[in-house]
Amino acid sequence: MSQLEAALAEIKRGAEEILVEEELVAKLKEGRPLRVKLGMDPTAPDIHLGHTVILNKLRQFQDLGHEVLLLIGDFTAQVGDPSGKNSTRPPLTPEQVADNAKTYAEQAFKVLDAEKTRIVYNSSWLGELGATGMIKLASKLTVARMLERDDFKKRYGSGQSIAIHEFMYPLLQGYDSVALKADVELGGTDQKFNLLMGRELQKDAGQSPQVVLTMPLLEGLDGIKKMSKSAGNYIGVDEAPGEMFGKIMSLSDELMWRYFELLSRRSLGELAALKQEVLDGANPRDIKILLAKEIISRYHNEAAAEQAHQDFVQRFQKNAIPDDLPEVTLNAGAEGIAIANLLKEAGLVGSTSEALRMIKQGAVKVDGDKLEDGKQVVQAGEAVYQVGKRKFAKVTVA
Ligand code: TYR
Repeated sequence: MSQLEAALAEIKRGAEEILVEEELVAKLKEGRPLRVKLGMDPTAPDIHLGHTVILNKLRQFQDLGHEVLLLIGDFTAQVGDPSGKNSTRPPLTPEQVADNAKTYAEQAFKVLDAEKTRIVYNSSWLGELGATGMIKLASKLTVARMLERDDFKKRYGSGQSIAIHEFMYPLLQGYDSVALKADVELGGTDQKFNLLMGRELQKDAGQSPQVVLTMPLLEGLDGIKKMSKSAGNYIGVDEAPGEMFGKIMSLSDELMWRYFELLSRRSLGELAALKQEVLDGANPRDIKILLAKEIISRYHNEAAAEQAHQDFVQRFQKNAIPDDLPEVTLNAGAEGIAIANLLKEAGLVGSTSEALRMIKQGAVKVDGDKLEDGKQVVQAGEAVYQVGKRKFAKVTVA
């Protein structure tokens, strides 16, 4: 593979769409650092791993030697991006925007190389446009074209209001690309219209149009819904190491590869080698540990990642149930069976009084949970009972 092919493969990794790929290839062939833009409106300061997918892509460009422009949309945040929304967004105050912008930049630098990142604020040129500039900008697009956009079309069709300033948003974002002479702009799939606007306005300004690269929205821990705070299936970048470790270990094997693709800094070659290890019989759990440690090292540090791993192993071993545990079936009838008798008949204790003593000491677990009630009567069903550290039995009450 040539260097260019390798770079292109890394850029395409996990991407949803590249418009237009031939133009990207042509730009890469020029051999100069490309100006790669990513804009973020500092609306909500709490970032989860889903948000970092795109920062990761930006980091790849950085590692390939390109120039990264991280745009903080302090002007656009006061307009409010209508993308994917079915109602007008409440505008933020300048104070909220400033606070959020600070948090954003801090969190972004956990992924980006701060030395090689240029942070720009779009208020510095959009604030200068003035009424004349705004009106000139507004003349660049027709209402019909604007209404072709999915979210606007839906709102207009269903009689929901659209305020005129919402039409300005895509134009402002597009103008940012003109101001920055962007070669490439990244965005989530919901940003496509805004990103294409940049191409139009750049052409109009006599610039070569930017290449648009969209990234998918990351699935949450359940593997079904998109990661979001409201769906409760997210990993926040500020979460404690132990929490992160546990959540990553809970991913399905399939989802683990997806996370590797979109979140890991391991190269495509390294990922292929890991996949091969699993095909050759390695336990996917051990590969998941690598992912968990990489992510925790990034958002905390290596020592914290190591500690989270140790804690996890310890907890796991403590609660581990042996594979070869004895199975016992007890006939209890309609009234069920008292827990002390159950433990005795299953051979876990010598007598019912020993059973009650052990329960009192907190040494009895049912399916991993400590048993509190010595008077409990167990009805038909199946559970794993544990007395002390080493005595286990799977008991079926019939
Ligand atoms: N519209 C983008 C978002 O909501 C943020 C953005 C703002 C992107 C200005 C680019 C830009 O020039 O995520």
